[in-house]
Amino acid sequence: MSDIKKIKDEFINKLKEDLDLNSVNQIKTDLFGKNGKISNEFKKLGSVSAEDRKKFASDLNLIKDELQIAISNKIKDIEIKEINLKLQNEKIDVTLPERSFFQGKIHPVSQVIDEISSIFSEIGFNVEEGPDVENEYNNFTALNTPDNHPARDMHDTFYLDVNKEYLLRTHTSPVQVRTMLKGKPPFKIIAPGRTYRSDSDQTHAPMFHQVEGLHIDKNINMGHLKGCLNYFIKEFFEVDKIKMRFRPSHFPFTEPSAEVDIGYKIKDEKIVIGEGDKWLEILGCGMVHPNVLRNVKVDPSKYQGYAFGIGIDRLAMLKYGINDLRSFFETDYRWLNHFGFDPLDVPSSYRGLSR
Ligand code: 2U9
Repeated sequence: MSDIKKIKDEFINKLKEDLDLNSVNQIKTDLFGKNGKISNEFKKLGSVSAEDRKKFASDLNLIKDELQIAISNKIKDIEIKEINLKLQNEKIDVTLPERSFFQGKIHPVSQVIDEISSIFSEIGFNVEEGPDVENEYNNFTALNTPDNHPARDMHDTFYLDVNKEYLLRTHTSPVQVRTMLKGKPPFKIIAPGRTYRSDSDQTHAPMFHQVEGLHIDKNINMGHLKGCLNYFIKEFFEVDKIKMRFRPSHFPFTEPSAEVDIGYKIKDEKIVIGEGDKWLEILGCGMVHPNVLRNVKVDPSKYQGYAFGIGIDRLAMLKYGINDLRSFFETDYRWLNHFGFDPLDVPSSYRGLSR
């Protein structure tokens, strides 16, 4: 048997053994590497006599091809074996019970902020946000609230420095001030968020939530304000009809100003909005004072509009039957589990597992 036939038989037999990828790669090097057995046979070609050279070269090429095919088949076999082994070991047992599943809840205040934002977005209001720490200009001066105004009193405002330059915003109005100072009319925005006043009893918390709205354009009047609030209240309480009345009031930043009451009655110990002869105050509003417009560089002879302010916490209490304001901020897990909202519409099989 010729040398090359011997080499072929030896390595074809080796490749029949149970090998891993490393051993096959070693065989590849032993045959076709720089000093590999087949490579060395090719080097001999020059010294073979002219009459034998053609046959030798043809035999050598055939053996080379045969060995290369055998090696690549072996590699494929090993890879398939590895995949099958993985599939066998990593089989998922679908009959196992699912892992316990804890789902958080959305706080009623966050839920109501989302509801309010989507109701106003539908009629073209943009949602704006601003910082909780404000300067006295944005919170008071720009809003036509002079230095000696009772709203600035130490008892109401949390000042952050002795010069009373910085404070925790007492309403979200500074968000509108910032928006108007950096933009150009028209403005149609709502500003929901946390607000702070030094006040604490059954119906007041030192931190509470407000949403304020502002619509400034040419020819905006109180009719637009009424229409907008009527639409909002109906959408929010999910009723077709409401009773609404405007009572004259006073705010430094609006003129004229009004407080808005809605009609309600109590039926089976529950509040029914839109019917009955009782009145519930739910918000304050008015036409933006010309001084405020001037302060934010808007010309009141060209532009005018309305603003309103709503206490979110009370709205959430009314809609979802929560009767103690303080419970909102006590971070009691059991309370949140009861009054909170599911973040996603998860399959009912998961619900029983939530905390
Ligand atoms: C700008 C101009 C005017 C916002 C307004 C009210 C009336 C109001 C209260 C409601 C319940 C606060 O949370 S509450 O106690 N707010 O009655 N707020 S008009 O007026 C603005 C706002 C921004 C530039």
